[in-house]
Order: sequence, then C-alpha cells, then structure tokens
Amino acid sequence: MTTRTRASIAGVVAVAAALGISELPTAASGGSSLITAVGGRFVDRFAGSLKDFAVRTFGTGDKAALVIGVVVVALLIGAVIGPQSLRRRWIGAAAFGAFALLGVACGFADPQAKRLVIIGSAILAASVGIVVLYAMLRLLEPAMAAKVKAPTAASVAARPMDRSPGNRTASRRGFLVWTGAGTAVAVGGAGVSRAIRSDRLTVAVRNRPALPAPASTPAPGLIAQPFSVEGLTPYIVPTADFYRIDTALIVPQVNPATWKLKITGMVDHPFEVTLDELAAMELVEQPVTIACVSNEVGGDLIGNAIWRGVPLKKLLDRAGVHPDATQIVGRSVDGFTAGFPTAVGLDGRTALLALGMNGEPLTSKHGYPARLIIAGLYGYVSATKWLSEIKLTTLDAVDGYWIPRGWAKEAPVKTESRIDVPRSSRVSSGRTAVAGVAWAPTRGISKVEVQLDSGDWAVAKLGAVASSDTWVQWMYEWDAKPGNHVIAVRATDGTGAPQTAEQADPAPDGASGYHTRRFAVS
Ligand SMILES: Nc1nc2c(c(=O)[nH]1)N[C@H]1C(S)=C(S)[C@@H](COP(=O)(O)O)O[C@H]1N2
Ligand SMILES: [Mo]
Repeated sequence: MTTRTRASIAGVVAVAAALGISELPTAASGGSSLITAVGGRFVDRFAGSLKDFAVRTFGTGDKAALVIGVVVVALLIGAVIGPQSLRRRWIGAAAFGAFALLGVACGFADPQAKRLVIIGSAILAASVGIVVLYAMLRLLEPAMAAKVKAPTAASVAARPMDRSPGNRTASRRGFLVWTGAGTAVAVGGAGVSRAIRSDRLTVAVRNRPALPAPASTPAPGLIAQPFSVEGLTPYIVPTADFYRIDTALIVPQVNPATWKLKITGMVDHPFEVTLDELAAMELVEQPVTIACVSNEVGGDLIGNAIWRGVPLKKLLDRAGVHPDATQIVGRSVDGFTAGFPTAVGLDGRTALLALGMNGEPLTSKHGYPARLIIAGLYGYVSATKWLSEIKLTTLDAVDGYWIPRGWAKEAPVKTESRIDVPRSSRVSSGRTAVAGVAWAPTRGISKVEVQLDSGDWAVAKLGAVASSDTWVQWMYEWDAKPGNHVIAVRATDGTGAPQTAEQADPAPDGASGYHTRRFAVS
C-alpha cells in the first residue's frame, strides 16, 4: 500500500472519528447534532429546487439517505485532506477547523440546536479529528523518510528519523492500531448516540401525561364499518401505521413541562398557554382525514384519525382577532411554518388545536404535544406539528415554509379516490371484491363509481362516516372472469361535484386524475 493511500485512510478515519464523537454531546443533551444541522440546512436550502426530492417530501427513507449523504461527502473530503496534509501539515488542521465552523454555522441556523452544545461538540470533533489525523500521519514518516532521500524534499521528513526496518514495522502496527481505534470511536459514537436518542424518545413517550376525556366524542356506531375486505385500509388508521411527513431530520423532543403555546400577532390580547391549561379546557374529539399534497394518485400519504383537542376558534376568540388579520400561521419548535386564510380557519369547519390522536396523547412523530388539524386543507398549509406559536398576520406578510419552494399558497384537498383491493396483480376467478377509500374532507363523498375494462361506470357500496371531514370506504363486488383487466375509480363529493379526470402531478397544489389498477384473473 502506498503512503498516499495510507494518508487517505488516515484522513477518512480521522473524519469518521470526529463525526462519531460529535454525535455524543448532542444526543445526550437532546436537539440537533452537527450532522443533522448540516443536513437540515441542506434541506432548507434545496428542498424547493430539488423538485423530485421535495415531492416525496422527506419520507423516512429520504431522511436516512440525506444523513448518509452528508457523512459520505465528509469522508470523501477526509480521503483528500489526508494526503494533502502529508505535504502541507496545516491543511488538516484548517480542514477540521472549517468543518467545525460549518457545523456551528448550520447549528446556529437550526432552531432545535442548543448553541453551546453545538459549539462544544464542534470543538470536540475538530480536536479528535486533528489528533487522530496527525498521530496517523506521523506514523507514515518512517516510510516517507525511507523513500525520500533528501531530507528537505518534504517537510514531514525534515526531522531526523529512525529509518531502521524495526521502526517501520512498529509504525505499521501503530497505524493499524490507530485505524482500529479511530473506527471504533466512529462506530461507537454513532451507535451510543443512536441508543441515547431512541431511549430519550421511549422515555418521553412513556412519560406523556394522559389526556382528560373529551366532552364530546363521535358515536362509536358510526365508526364501525358495515363491510370488511381483506387489504382494505381501515376507516380509522392506527397511529403506528399513520403516514408521517415532515422536514425534521430528528423528531423534535418537546418537554411538556416547559412547553408553551403563544398566540401572537394581530390580536387584541396576545397570550401564552401551557399544556396543563390546554388539557384543562373542554376537549372535543373529531375524526378528520388529513392528506399530504405530495400524495400521488393512488398513494398512501393520507390517513384518517380521531383527533382530540381544543377548537381553534376558542383560542382565537380569547385572543381577539383583528378584522384585517387575513392569515393564521402556525410555527413549530423546529422553525417550520404553515399558513392558511383566517376566513378558512373560522368558517365553521373542524379546526382543532389537537393534543391527542386515536385516544392517546400525540406521539412525538405526529407532533407532541400539540399540532393543528384543519379539515379540508393539505398538511403543508395547515397541520403544523410541534406547534409553538399561532400568529395572526396577513396573507401578504408571511409565506409558510413550502410556499417559496414552489407550492401553492392556498391548498384545499382535492376530491380523490383510491383502489386498495386487489392489492396483488393476480386474482382468482369468481366472486371478488374491489375496494378502497375516497375523500373530499369538509365536502364529504356522495358517490363512488368503478369501471371495469372501459365498460359502464357502476356505483360502489359506501361504508359509514362519522362526518364529511373523513374519507369513506367503498366496495364493489363482481364476478371475476379470467383474463387481463383494468379497473378505474372515481368519486363525487357531497356538493355533487365529480372528481376531475384531469391528470395532475402533486406540485403545485395536489395530484388529480383517476386511480387505475391492472391485474390478471386466472
Ligand atoms: N413542524 C412541522 N409540521 C408539519 C410538517 C413539517 O415538516 N414540520 N409537515 C406538514 C405536512 S407536509 C404534512 S402532510 C403533515 C403530516 O402530518 P403527519 O406526519 O402527522 O401525518 O404535517 C404537516 N406538519
Ligand atoms: Mo405534506
């Protein structure tokens, strides 16, 4: 192995050790790490321009990919700075200094980062990186010295060195030991930090104080469904299966004891409330279907849950909204914002400050301790999780997070329908159920029709709904005949308006078009 290759290894190991160790203080204290702060800046900066990436709006897989991307780029830079530092020693120190500054700068732009912890972890990381790098480069000196005849040819060889073969063997062994130790620090730091974070999450979930029972709750009979078809999405989606979309690289951990919600802006009496005060108010419970604007036709970024909370109107009435306050903007502890017209929030639709989901306090992933749920609006303009502030402002004054990134300012949920069953592309002949869900929150669904192989549209059976805020399950039974088939579905909303057949991509205001599915009957 050439000295250059070994120097690259030294650079990679040093960066890995620095990254691994940098995770520890931030995991122990909670909040963003250097890596997630850098990744988060990347998301904020490029979420709009990387359309495809943004369309999938950071599903969990994208988040892992982003973090891995940040780490890989850092390691590649390490592979370059190793050999460079062999010639010019200052380069290694300068590179780690630059890494540290970048981490601190990104951390300072991240509302979830604790600044002192970020600075401490950047200094720790740079120090560990520098120590590992120089210790390893130093062990390459005998090899360099043996090769380079003139002692002045390279600054590293300037000092008198023992060029005996015994010393070179010891150096090689030392290099291996440092490689092992550096890798152990990297893997150990990352692993222990992960464990600490997941433990904090578990503890936080376990310690969530229970919510008082709601004063009103939807009739359980309405939620029981008249038919059940294997593979059909349940009317109420269990929290563990509920889709999750947000820009957060780490789930915000909010301390319920110190959390406060501020109602501010164009109101007569701005105020703050604690979680205890909110929980002591009269709580209502409403099933509402929420959907992501990124949901493709036939996609699963949609779900129906029973939300428990305080009507938004109650809080706004207490604050006294100015008549010229045309926009309500929710802000999250992580800096995310989403805004919708005041008129929409107060038009009598279900609009909740939700504290609970499906009978339990919100989980951390779904916005604990409080989020907004506004029936009929896509999540990115309404459903702010980890809510810290509700601000009354004007539509002109503030754009929510996704608006400058190319998404529509106003975004009512489009009437849509989806086929869940058959899930498989192979079906046995005979009596078969086709089934799925259809939604037009606030308007409700009056009719669902299915079409087989471009025949006539047939009316499907509808399940029960608790209100027009939720989706409805539908089912159609037919006698499956052998051959290849295609099925399409379309819905009509509660006002009698049909779902559009016009195909549209999710950007800028939601996908549309009929969902179809092809399958073979044998
Ligand atoms: N703080 C915060 N809240 C957020 C988001 C976010 O990125 N950050 N994403 C919104 C979007 S785009 C959607 S679709 C819904 C998804 O809510 P869920 O993850 O509970 O299903 O949350 C909304 N609330
Ligand atoms: Mo979304």
